[in-house]
Amino acid sequence: MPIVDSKTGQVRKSYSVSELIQVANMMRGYNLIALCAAGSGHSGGTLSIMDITAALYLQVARHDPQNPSWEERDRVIWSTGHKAPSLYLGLGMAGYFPVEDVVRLRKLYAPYQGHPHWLKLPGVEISSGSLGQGLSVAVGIALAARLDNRNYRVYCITGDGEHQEGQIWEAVMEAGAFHLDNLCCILDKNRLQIDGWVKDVMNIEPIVEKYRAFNWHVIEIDGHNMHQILAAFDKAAQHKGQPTVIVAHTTKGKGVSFMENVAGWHGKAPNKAEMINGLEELNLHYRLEYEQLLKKAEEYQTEATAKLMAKVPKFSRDYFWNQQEKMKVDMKATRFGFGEALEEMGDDPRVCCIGADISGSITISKFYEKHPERQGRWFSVGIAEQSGTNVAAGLAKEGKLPVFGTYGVFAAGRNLDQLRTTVCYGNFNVLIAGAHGGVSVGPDGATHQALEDLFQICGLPNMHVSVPADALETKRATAHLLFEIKGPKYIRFAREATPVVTNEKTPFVWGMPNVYRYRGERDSFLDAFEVTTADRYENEEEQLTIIACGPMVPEAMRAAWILKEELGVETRVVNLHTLKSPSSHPDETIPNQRYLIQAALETGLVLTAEEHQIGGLANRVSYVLHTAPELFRKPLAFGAIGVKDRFGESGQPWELMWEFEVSAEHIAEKAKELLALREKVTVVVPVTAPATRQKRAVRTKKTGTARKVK
Ligand SMILES: Cc1ncc(C[n+]2csc(CCOP(=O)(O)OP(=O)(O)O)c2C)c(N)n1
Repeated sequence: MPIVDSKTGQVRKSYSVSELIQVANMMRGYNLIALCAAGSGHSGGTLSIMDITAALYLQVARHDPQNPSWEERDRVIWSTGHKAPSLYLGLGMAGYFPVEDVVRLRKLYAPYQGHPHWLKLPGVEISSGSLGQGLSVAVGIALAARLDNRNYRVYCITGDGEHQEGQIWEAVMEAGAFHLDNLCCILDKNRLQIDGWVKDVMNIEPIVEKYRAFNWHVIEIDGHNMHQILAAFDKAAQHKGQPTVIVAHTTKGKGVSFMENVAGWHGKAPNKAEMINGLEELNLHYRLEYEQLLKKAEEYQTEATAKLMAKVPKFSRDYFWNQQEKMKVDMKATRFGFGEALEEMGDDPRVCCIGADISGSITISKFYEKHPERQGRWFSVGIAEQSGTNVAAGLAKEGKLPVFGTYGVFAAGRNLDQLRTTVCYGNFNVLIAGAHGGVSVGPDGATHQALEDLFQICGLPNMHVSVPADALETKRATAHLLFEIKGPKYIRFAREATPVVTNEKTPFVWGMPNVYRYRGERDSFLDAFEVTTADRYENEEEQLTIIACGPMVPEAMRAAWILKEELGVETRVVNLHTLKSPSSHPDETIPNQRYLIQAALETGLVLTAEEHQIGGLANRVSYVLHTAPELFRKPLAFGAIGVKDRFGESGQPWELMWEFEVSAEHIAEKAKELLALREKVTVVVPVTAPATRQKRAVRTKKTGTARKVK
């Protein structure tokens, strides 16, 4: 059944097989252009699923683009969220919006998020991006249809790598047990995932027999043959008593020869030359106005940038990284420090690394890449964060030094109960690497930006937590955690290149914060600061303290530079690279917290800066300061920079730093505000205050006046 008018039941448009083949080809072309305009995204999988997408949205599913929430519509669930561009193109071609709009893919404020968000775009049924979750939702929707006596069908698109997730098999079991014949799962079996061939990363075969064993009806097809695709959907709709899985044999990168069957094209976008090549191969270079479409994308970007920049605090100069003659800095992603440490230290036979299919991206692959002799200590578990966490626990129990790493959202959230019950309660010596922390992850969007991992992780007893400031500090922290800390440990690092603000001479003492002081502009940003460990720092009566962790340390330093140059304000910047170390002192929430209390006493104004929902750092610091007897009845102004209870979104990393108000400009602006407030605000000493305290006040409320807070 093709696209219908939900009011009349009439067919709006029906496509022949040859038309569908043509449209699918056109969608491949748009896909290349949108990915090229975005500069990032998933080429391989979007191309492998395109024929099925065209068939579903243009001919198979009953839906009405004029009425996206029509109750009788068939539901198409994209469990495999990274293939979002195919979904958007399916909707665009069906008429939900002009298909050309998809060139706004992954751009700031656009509804075409890196991974789909159903609250932003009509026609999208669920938000996805964390693999393995969609089929369970599809089971729920299919059950609801049965309860409500509705005839709609539920389609769910999954990947073969995705079938390594345990949750998929829970859903498969449920659908089979509930005999959900209104449910059809499509398995895009292109045989590749990120780290390579599915059979090598973690074999899922024999997939057909597995589904059959769970009481499913199985149809195998060539997923690029439109006749077979349509026939399979037809057969599935007629099959009663069992859910159907269509195992579609496909080619990753289908249609573009240099992308076909190449794992490297999984999460990569074509540049302009590659895009033109691809369009030529698809025979679309004369048919698709790619220059115009790219221009449309650029114009949109210009508008979005203008809207964003209007919100960014302004100063007399541009203090952004490397924008001035002086204050130059090297940029390197913190994640590289993690890989370098594993590469250097991996000879220790106790070290074992566990991969979850994003090994290159998070750099855990450095452990074995140049060291084939370490392959025996490299365990690829596939896309299986929960099991991978406990495999690490098992290795630790037997005396190994396991390292398990994936994106922070999956390394701290997906496996939270495994971390809690097995790793932390059992107090196992496991190092967890949470990559891609913060909004600076960029265009992948909310589902891939770890903004809650510190809440999740710091709340676990026994867990040690480090959030290093730059690539070198990440390397040192990784080495320290691996060999010196015994127990559960989490290291958080980021994807985007950020300033290198330490060198070999910079102290790194586990549990001891570093203090940075701006000393005036120099050729090198690093030389413009003096750094010492907090225990050796002597008060200089600065006007405020900024406490930061991770890549927010360089931002805090840049804010100190802005504050001094613009307002003559002196700032103490504290790098809290060790956020939690339960073994350091049982009464300390933050290791060596006395130096934070001291900074609060000496400066009277504390501002925390984190690239996380406000609280991962701020709540911890605030707790320390507000329970410190030394600070009782002492004036203290407190502020927090961080993400304000919002999910992230797609955009360029630095755009998001501004959009989410976590840049140095925002830190400086907030500091300015707090300094002004401190000047203005008066502390009223209560009339009932004991005599001793009344004496300390300059003038009491009784006399009608009050004193200013420092
Ligand atoms: C829970 C989770 N873990 C890891 C990832 C990162 N990731 C995105 S795509 C992908 C590989 C998916 O492989 P497959 O399902 O075969 O998709 P395809 O190769 O067809 O693109 C991974 C590991 C994720 N999005 N979600």
